[in-house]
Amino acid sequence: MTLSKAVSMKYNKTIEKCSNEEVYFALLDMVKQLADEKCSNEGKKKLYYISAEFLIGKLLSNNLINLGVYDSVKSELEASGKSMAEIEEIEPEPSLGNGGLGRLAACFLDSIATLGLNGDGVGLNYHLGLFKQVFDRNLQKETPNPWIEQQSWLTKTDVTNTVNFGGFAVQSRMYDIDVVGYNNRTTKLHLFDIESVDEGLVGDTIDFDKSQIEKNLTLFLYPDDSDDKGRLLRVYQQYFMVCNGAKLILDEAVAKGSDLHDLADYAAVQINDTHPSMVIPELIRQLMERGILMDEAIEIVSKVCAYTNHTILAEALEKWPMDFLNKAVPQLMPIIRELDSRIRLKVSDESTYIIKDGLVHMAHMDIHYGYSVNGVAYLHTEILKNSELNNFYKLYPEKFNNKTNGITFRRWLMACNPELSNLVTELIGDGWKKDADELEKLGKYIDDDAVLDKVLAVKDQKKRELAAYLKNKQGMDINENSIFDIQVKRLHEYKRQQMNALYVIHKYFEIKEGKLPKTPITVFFGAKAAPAYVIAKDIIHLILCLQQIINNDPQVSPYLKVFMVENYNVTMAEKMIPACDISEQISLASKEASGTGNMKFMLNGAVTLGTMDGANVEIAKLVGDDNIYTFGEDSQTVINRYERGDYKSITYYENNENLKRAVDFIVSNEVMKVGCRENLERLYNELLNKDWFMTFPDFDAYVETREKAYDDYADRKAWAKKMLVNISKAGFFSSDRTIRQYNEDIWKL
Ligand code: 26Q
Repeated sequence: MTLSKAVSMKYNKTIEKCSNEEVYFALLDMVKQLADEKCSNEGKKKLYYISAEFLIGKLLSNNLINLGVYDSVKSELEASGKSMAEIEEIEPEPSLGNGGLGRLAACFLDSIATLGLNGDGVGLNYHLGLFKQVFDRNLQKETPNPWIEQQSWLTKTDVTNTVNFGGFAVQSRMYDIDVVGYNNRTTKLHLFDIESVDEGLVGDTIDFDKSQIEKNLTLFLYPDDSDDKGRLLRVYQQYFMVCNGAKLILDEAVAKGSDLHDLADYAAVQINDTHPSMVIPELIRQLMERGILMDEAIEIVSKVCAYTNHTILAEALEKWPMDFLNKAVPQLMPIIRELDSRIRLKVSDESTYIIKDGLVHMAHMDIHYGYSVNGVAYLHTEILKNSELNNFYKLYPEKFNNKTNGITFRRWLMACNPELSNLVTELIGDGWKKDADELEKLGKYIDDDAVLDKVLAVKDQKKRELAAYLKNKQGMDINENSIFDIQVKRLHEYKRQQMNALYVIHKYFEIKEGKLPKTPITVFFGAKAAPAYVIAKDIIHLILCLQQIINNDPQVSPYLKVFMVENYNVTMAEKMIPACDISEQISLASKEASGTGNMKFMLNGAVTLGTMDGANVEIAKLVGDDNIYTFGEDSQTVINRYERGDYKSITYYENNENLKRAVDFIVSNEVMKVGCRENLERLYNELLNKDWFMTFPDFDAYVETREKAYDDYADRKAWAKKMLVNISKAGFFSSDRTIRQYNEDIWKL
């Protein structure tokens, strides 16, 4: 199948005569057909990766690459005077995830298909996804983000169900998206929707009538840290997902010959954080509906379900009020009560009970009734075992295991950085595309000046491309010859974008005083804040004010500029990551479970500036001290300080001139002129009186380490070596490795 054939079949004309839209729709059909021709794994046992989020990103180029037709399609386009980049722009990005956890699920599907494993994704078909971020007077505003068009990657299936809630029912339908593996099989992402969804409930904002569940259930992905009203809707969404998912699992097992007593031979269910945890009582309920007694149903489900924890922030561990569950899903409460009472009979440690103070602790249910509990990086799993979930670890040491996260190299190198990908292949052949550990072979070029020059040349090209893209899209004037220092991730205080902003202020003062950097610096931010997360939005406000002040200051802007990109998403990530020199991974040690952006930057030849947190610890071990910049207090020091409860940020402020000057700037006349007093004062007070994520104790070390990195950058050859070491050691972070480990230790497909 060629593109010209696909185009002529669909429109009866040539590629030249088609609009870009028409070409895009023809490519959609072509990819779907090619994907259909690939067989999927029909093995006996199947994995169901169930997740409230799949942040899949645009699919066209990725699918063309994985199908092996990208180059031929690109040539056909060019021969007809069209460009792949323009066609890519047509595709809307579905925003079916918040951040790391959702993107991880998408990388995992790619690896499952690429490894030819029998596994599908199960989730929800949010019509408007997560909100789209726009900046207005230096503030974040949220607008709806529709992505489903007449023709899209979704395929309507004939799988429908009735899902019962307390007092009413909805009709569901399953839609599928093909997941195309690299040179291998395909699998499916099953997204459930309600038949009665009504996009008309939504206007120009993300506010809508939250009571009409029959119409609004699948409209939005509910952002974390949100208002209370939406939380009940989130319960409805979660149950809708697991009810449909459980039925699919049982139906498919039965169709393959299971009598359900042997369900564990047919199905493994990976629960992606606690959002799908109701699948445990729901599977039990459906098994009982099909004639299996409760004792056995519980036993069966306990051999099928495995739980992944993605966070140690207490506030993110879901606890649903019993009132919510009684109202939304009364059929589950007797089962949850039974699950709880069995634990009460068996276990004396009350802290592990499922129901406490009228709240259902979803993670507790997962750990007691799942057969595996995994963290997502070495340090994270150690913290789970030794502190956060220590009471559970003492009960079930055998259930706990680590699966350090990974990323798909197809999207995060081959697709987003073909120049580097080709250079790597030119040097070591293309075995790395299937066996990422082969990247180690790059090590032999560490003293090869010609290779180092090429690595630098690719980086320069990607920087030029990003600068041109952002100029065009957001009107930014970026110095291509500056250091590209990038922090892109969800806005959260524990990720400490505010500390990065304080550094920027510090540098601004230094430049004003005449202390000029050797190389000009461009600091990039990209981050969405949850709409109800007030301080996070204040931090965005500060950064946007700094952008306005600094970039318009003729004395400073030749040496320092700040840009916060609007609506940071997967598509933007694909453009920013290849262009990055310094990757900011500066979370408070012990708080970032893993991070996966850190891996993407490393793979693309950026050098990490980070704390010893999450997977940074593993990156540091792999690349060695010379090839990473680490700073700050370690996780144990932080954990101890929280335990003592004696942190007073004001003491650091009073004893540190530079820090005081930077913090005071937040409420200076200069910033007030371009910003809002309320937001800036709130942020200032928060830092002085609380600073819960301890930016002040790490400030000096951060400044010093960042200066060292900027200093080292000037020695281009030495820097290129660091880049090459990072690329060559990134193989460990292929999600193919992660998925192999999940399969060997947990799923056993
Ligand atoms: C909870 C309750 C109510 C509403 C929403 C939520 C909610 C939603 C999303 C809680 C958490 C999330 C997302 C968490 C997440 O993305 N965690 C990240 O997971 C990555 C993949 O494992 C890790 O690399 C990151 O370190 C971790 O922060």
